[in-house]
Amino acid sequence: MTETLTIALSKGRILEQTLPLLNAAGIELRDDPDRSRKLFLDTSDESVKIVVLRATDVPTYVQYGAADMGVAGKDVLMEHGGRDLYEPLDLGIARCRLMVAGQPGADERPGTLRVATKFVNITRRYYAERGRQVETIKLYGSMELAPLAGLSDLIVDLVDTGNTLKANGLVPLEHIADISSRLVVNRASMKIKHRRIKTFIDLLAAAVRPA
Ligand code: PRT
Ligand code: MG
Repeated sequence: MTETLTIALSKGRILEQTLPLLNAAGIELRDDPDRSRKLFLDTSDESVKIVVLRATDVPTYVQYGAADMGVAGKDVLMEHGGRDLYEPLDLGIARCRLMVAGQPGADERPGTLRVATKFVNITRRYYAERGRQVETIKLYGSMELAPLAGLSDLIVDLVDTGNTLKANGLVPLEHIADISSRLVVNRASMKIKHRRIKTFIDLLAAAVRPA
């Protein structure tokens, strides 16, 4: 009997960009994720199941072994903390940068800076390492609005083309990290299903475009 492998993906650009890599590794979706309301999707390989989650829930499912593997942005992994996760492969997809942004010069204001972000853990760590006093404000979306509305001096957000910042009169000020999506594997699964997972990682690695 073949062991089941469960792979956690998030809807949106990560799912879209992961599917061609899975195809190259011999796994095709049986259900259309855009049309199906199912969150547990069958694949061409009976022993491989896909679960579709909120991006921020992917590391949690893999950490607890509810999924053997997952694909998540490095931003989400850094924010989660990556406990109990192996991160064996950079898939090179959904690339962007994690940046501090604000109105020009906003990071040079004196006193305690207010920083709005959905990445509060990353933000606290970033400023703590620099010995800079900040107050973080947790938001769940539309970070670009915060400085305009006077909620914060700065934001920490993902930037790709920079168009969203520009459209809101903001500029990138500091580069925190280069982001791409990573394959993560549960530690126990890695031991128990080692050969199966190793073969899968090798197939995916061969499909990944060099940076
Ligand atoms: O809504 P939820 O928080 O669940 O996630 P989501 O729907 O935003 O997920 P999705 O499909 O957008 O994927 C999110 C993941 O994709 C992130 O965790 C990153 O790893 C990766 N990624 C890559 C990005 C971007 N590029 C990106 N540009 N995620 C978001 N953006 C957003 C950014 O937040 C900003 O609002 O795009 C805007 C900036 O784009 P530019 O081109 O205007 O700079
Ligand atoms: Mg989005």
